[in-house]
Amino acid sequence: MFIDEVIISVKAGDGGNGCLAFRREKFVPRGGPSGGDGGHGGDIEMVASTHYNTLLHFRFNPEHSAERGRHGEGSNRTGRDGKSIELPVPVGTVVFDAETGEQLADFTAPKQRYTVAKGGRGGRGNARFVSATHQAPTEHEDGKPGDLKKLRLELKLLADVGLVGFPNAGKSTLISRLSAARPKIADYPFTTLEPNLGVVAAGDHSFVMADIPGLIEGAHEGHGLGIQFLKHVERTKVLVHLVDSSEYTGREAVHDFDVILDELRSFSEELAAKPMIVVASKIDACQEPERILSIKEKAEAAKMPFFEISSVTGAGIEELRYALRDQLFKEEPAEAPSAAMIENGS
Ligand SMILES: Nc1nc2c(ncn2[C@@H]2O[C@H](COP(=O)(O)OP(=O)(O)OP(=O)(O)O)[C@@H](O)[C@H]2O)c(=O)[nH]1
Ligand SMILES: [Mg+2]
Repeated sequence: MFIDEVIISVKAGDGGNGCLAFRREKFVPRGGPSGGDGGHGGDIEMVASTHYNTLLHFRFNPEHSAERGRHGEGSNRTGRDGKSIELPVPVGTVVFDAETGEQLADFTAPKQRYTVAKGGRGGRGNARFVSATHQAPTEHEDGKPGDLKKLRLELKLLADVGLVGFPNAGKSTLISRLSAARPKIADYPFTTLEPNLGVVAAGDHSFVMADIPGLIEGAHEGHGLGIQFLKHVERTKVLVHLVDSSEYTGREAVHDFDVILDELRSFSEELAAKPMIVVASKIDACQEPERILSIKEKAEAAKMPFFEISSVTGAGIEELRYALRDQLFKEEPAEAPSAAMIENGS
């Protein structure tokens, strides 16, 4: 399990000061105290939202403060309260006080909310201190400071996108292009021995991608590293199938494509039924465009979206990033066809 973590600081609004004033008006001798109260400072609330699946938005923006309350004024005018602010967090976020380590909140369902920093109370104006024996009070209070806290947010990440393909297809290189993940990359098969997760930013959205060890023919019988790692992409929403388009594989690209689909089916029909995006990788190293075309035709026959990329030149990388975002965040998912819908060996 991979954990996304950020430290942020929050400062609720300070309360406004109470006012010291006396009513002074012609023909109204000793008009009495008239200092208004200060407004309350704004709170900072966190709200669980389904529009976010990572904490990336806090990485770019780790400090949040709410408005202070306005000071009270004469003529018994109360200061305006400061505006509260809401910080959206993904469902699954746990909030800790970063200094004490105390757990403050655990967001388990959408729309749950919790006030992480309370605004300061406004101070009372001198008009509030009047009593029968104390007609001209000069006491007035300052506003209380709003809470200032350092918070640690933790989110257990489940991958939204799973990368599958042959060893050496360029899976780890792709995740390193799309996210801050820096997995080991090398020009031999089975470089990746453990799944890697990366958080991918795409416009206002972000999602989690899982890079797993490569699959080979017979993986379901334990060949290579086997198919045990497929469990890490079992709960993803979409699979990205990387097919190496370079000549160096010494294999037919379309053969690779079929082998991987067979291995997915052997693992579970459910996994094979996931929407799949087909990606021809390493197009910079492909001398025969027919190879790319053959993968494209395969994808089109299966009615799966097709992209061609090079993680070296960057070609097609941004298109893929935004296609994944669109696939994950579109309102009504019109699902891409999946491996299960294709006849075996087609
Ligand atoms: N020319 C070229 N080489 C690439 C590209 N992407 C990856 N490579 C190279 O291909 C080799 C394998 O890349 P990896 O990202 O480690 O491949 P992988 O799919 O993660 O491999 P395993 O972890 O072994 O399954 C490395 O030498 C990369 O530098 C590309 O777009 N163009
Ligand atoms: Mg790898």
